[in-house]
Amino acid sequence: MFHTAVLALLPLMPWPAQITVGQAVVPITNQFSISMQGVGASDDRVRAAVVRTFSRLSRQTGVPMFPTVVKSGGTLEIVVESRDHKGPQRLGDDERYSLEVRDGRVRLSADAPLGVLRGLETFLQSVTQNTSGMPGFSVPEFTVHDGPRYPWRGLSLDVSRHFVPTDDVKRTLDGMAAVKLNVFHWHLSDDQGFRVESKRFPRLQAYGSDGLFYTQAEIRDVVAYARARGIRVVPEFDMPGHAASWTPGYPNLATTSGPHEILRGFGITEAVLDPTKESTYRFIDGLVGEMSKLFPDEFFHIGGDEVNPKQWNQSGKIQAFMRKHHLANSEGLQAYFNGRLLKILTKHGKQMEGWDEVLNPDLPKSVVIQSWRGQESLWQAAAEGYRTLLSAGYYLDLMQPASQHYAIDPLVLPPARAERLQKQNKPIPPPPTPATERNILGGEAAMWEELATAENLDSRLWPRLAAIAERFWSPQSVTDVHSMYERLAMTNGWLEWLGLTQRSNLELMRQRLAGGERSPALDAFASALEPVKGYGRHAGRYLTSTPLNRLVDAIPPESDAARAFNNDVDAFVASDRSQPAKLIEKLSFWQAQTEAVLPLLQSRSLLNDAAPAAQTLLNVCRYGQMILRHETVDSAAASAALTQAETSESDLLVAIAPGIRRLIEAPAVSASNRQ
Ligand code: TNX
Repeated sequence: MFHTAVLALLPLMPWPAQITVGQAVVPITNQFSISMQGVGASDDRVRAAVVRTFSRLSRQTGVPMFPTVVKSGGTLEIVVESRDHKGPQRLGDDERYSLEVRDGRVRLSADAPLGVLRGLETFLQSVTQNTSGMPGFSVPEFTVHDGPRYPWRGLSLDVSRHFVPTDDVKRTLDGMAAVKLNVFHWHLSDDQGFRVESKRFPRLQAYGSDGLFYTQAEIRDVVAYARARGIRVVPEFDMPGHAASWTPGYPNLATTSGPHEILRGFGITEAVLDPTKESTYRFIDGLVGEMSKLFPDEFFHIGGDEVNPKQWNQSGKIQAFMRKHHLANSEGLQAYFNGRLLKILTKHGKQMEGWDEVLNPDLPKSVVIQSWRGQESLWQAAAEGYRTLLSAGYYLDLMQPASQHYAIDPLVLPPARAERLQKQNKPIPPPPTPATERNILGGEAAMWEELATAENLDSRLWPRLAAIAERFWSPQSVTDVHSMYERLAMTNGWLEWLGLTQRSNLELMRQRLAGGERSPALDAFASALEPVKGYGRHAGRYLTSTPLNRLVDAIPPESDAARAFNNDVDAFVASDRSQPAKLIEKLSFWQAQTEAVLPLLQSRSLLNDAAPAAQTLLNVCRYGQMILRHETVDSAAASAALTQAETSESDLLVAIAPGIRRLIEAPAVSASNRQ
């Protein structure tokens, strides 16, 4: 489908549905102009996107440009056939576009305004510095016919556990638009904070947010900002669990008599709203009514996840209510609650969305199910006639590499999962039929913020989110991991030009750890590390007040340098092992830098806890070099060092350990080197 010569020219992400590439290029000069035609050209989003295109292009290329739009014959000629429907962007709005670069001109055509927005991003990605002869920038000749695989391509962002101020949200929206994501799922309330100003129920933010919430003006501003970039905003108010921030201000909503406090730690609380009181529904009706006006999207997320039934089970009053309403268990009670919510949402013109757990035999088919548990629940819901979204496998807070998320497909059961089912003698669920497949609307990456802050948020999102965006947009057949990483590296660069801070903020954080000056040795040491995977860090040590300012917070989830090293080891092991020099050089570099940073780790209190990982890394580097130099290695000791490196110390993993393990364990070396 794409060969490397094409990729060298076109670092597109997500990869388009159809593309053919020619030989020539169209240069970008100070004569660059844009013309617009078609009734859709007057769309405010299109106009604003065109203005942004000029400034982004001139920043990218250094070519001075006035944002002049001409009637016809621009270097970039935009034709947009139709105007959009009135009102907010809707699920399924047409995003298709064609981009043709030929005869000195770029022609972008779309049926509807959103297609122009998507096409402009592809255009900007395709502007690259000339490699041969000519100075300056150009667009290679190519033809793209593009459109999304799925109509719902989102990011769910938790702003409750740690608040994310408006500017940081906007920056995230810029990045989302750049990789053609179209839904910002705003997880606005949870046990640790209620983050929206309610005028009707002001004690929500007054008692439930520590003063960290969005004013209604800020919400409107963000919603408009998202709309201008072709992104829908779906708010989530998580109920009836994950709602401990509601009850300090409104204790009547609670199941118990209190005391009611917002949660200072993490995990699943016992606090749960009382679904048996009419006053609870009057309150929710008032809140949903108010919030429905603030969030114009047709969908409204009610959460519904991880309800701890303990308080319900212990309340005689609630048990009596359940008997009276023939509700067999807590799931039944939650289903009753959801039924009431659905009525309220419908009254306010909203479609309901909830996490997996809302699925219940009585749940009306109009509710959208967001699956965080996996393809099985996704497929089951789709087969039962619900529209569904996949989030399992796309959890960015798990600190997994981009390749792992990239491999997750809504239509494929992950091999490890299938294996486990087989072992347990459980049936492998059949993938959706073409008819039920249509119920799968797409997916959402999820970023839970227990252990992230606005400061390092970008590094937790990017660039991995771009790989997930490709999974949702591009054809299912686009799966080449090597190509993904190549394009991801370039995408990462230009996302930063767009203003994202995934690298720069971590550099500043490490500078702070080092005491003010940038420490190249600390950076080099850090480049061999990764944060512990999964929820290994969640084990009760953290409060919302714990500063997230340690080395583990200041390194990316995935180390490019370590991945490159591990890949080099693979190549070395797979070939005749004749050229160890490059690997030795890298290991001795890491060793020297880590030795150099040791005094800093010992003297700076914020870095003390990284010292054990440094010792482990040094051991790993030494063993690696000994093996590569054919020196005798005590394999038991080496293996112990590797096990240590793969086990988290201060939440840090030595990310080159897998490469060294392969050096030791791959047959040729072990035969000659083992004692
Ligand atoms: C589960 S996934 C949650 C979140 C947590 C996350 C990580 C889901 C719907 N709920 O509330 O943040 O685990 O701890």
